[in-house]
Amino acid sequence: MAHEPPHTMGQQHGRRSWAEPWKIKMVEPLAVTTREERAAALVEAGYNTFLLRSRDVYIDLLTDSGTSAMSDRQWAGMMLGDEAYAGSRNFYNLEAAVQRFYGYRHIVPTHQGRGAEHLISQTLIKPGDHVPGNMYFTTTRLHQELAGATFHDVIIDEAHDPESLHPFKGNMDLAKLGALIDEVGADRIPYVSLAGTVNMAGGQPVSMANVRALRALCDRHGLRLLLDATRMVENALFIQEREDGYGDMPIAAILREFCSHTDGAWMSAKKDNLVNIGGWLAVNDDAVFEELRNLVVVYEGLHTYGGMAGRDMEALAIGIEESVQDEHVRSRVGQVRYLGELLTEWGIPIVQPVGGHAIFLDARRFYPHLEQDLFPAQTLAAELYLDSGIRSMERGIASAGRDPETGDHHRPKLELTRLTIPRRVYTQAHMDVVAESVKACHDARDSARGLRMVYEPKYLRFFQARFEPIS
Ligand code: PLI
Repeated sequence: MAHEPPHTMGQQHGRRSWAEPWKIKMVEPLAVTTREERAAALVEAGYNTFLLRSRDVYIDLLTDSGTSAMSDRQWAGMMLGDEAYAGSRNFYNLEAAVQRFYGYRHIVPTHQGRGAEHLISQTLIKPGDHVPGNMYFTTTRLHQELAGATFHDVIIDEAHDPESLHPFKGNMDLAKLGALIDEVGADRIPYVSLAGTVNMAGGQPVSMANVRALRALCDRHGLRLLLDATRMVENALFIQEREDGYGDMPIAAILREFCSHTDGAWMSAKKDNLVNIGGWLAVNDDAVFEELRNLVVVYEGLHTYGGMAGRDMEALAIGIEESVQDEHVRSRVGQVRYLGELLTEWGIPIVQPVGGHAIFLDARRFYPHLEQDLFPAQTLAAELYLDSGIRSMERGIASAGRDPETGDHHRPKLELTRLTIPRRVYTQAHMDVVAESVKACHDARDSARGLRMVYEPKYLRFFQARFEPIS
C-alpha cells in the first residue's frame, strides 16, 4: 500500500472502486419498530423528524453532522486529552492540522460551526451591510442577519433547477455578484460568503476556475472572500473528477489550492472532519484574528479550547488528516452515489447530479399534487419514517423560514427531502433498504395529503416546528 499514491489505489482495483477502506470493529444495535409504534411516535413528534427520539429510528439519515464513526486512531487520541484550561497540547495539534491541510495562518477553535459563524459575523458585519453568498445556509444566514446584514443569493441559476446536470452547480454567478457590488457599493460588503459543496442546493460543488475568478473579482473591489469549509473535502473530489488538470492531483493538494484563493474559513468539523462535536475558524489577517481571539473568550471559551475538551481537539486533529485521504473521500461519496443510482434507475425524482453528502428527493415532482404551503418535503419525511423508521430531513419551505422584512414565508424553488449519509456508519445493504422504502412511498404518493404548521418557533423554525396532517 505504502508505495502507491493513495489517490490511485481504488482505481487500480477497478470493479469495487468505492469499497470502504476500513473494516468494522465495534457495532451498535439498531431499533426495529412496528408501523403502529412509528405512527404514535410521529404524532408525539408533531410530524417533525427533529423531534423524534433516536430510539424510535431505524436508519438515521437526518444529518451527516456529528453522526460519523470515529476511527480507532481517533479513539486512541481521545485518551491523550490534555484537559488543561489554557495551552492544551491538543490545541496545538489541531492548529497544526488546520494549517497543514487548509493552509490558513491563524486558528480559533469553536464548539461547532455556528459558534464560528457567530464570531465571524459579529466581528466583520455592521448593521446595514450586505453579504452575498452561493445560496443560503440556515445557521449561516441567520448569524449574518442577526449581525445586521442582508443576505443575497448569487449562486448560478442552474443550482435552483434540480434537473440541471451542470457539473458545478455550486458556482457563484459573477455577473450577479458584480451587479450587487454596483448597487450597494463594495464598502457595504464585509465579505463574500462562499460555501464548498452547497448544502441546500443538494451538495453541489464549486469549481476551481470559479473560485479563481471570484478571487480576481474580489481583489478588484478590495473584498474579503471567506469559505464555509464544512464539506470542502467532498468538493475537492468533484474537482478531481470533473475539472481539467486535476485528475491526477491528490484531494489534499486540491483542498490547499482552493483554500489559498480565500482569506479564511469557518468549519463545522462535525461533517468532513469526522468528529462528533467541534468546529473552527481560520483567517490569514492578523487584525481580524486578534478580534476573533478576543471575542471567542466571551462566547465559547479560552482561545486554546473554544468550547471543546482537549480530547475532542485531539480526535479532530486526527480526523482532519484522515478526512483528506483519497480512498476515504471516494468511498464516502461513492456510497452516496450508489443510493442515488438505485433511485434514479427506479424513476424516483432526485436532485441531479448526485452531490457529496446526501440524496435530495425532489418533493415537488414526488408529490406534484401538493402545493408548497402544504409542506410536501416535510410530508415526505414523515411518510418515509412511517413506512420504515428511516429518518430524513426537510430542506424546503419550512427550512427556508420567513423574510425578516415582510414576515411571509421564503418560498425556495427547491422543495427537498434530504437523505443524509453519515460517514463510515451504514452499509450497502442499508442503502438498499432505504431505496426500497423510498420506492414504497413513491408507489403510494397519490394518497399523501400534506401538513399544516401548528407551532412555529421564531428562530430556525424547522428544528422545533410542529405539524398536523391535513385530513
Ligand atoms: O451544525 P454546526 O453548527 O456545526 O454547523 C453549521 C453549518 C454550517 N455550514 C454548513 C454548510 C452546514 O451544513 C452546517 C450544519 N449543517 C447541518 C447541521 C446539517 O444537517 O446539514
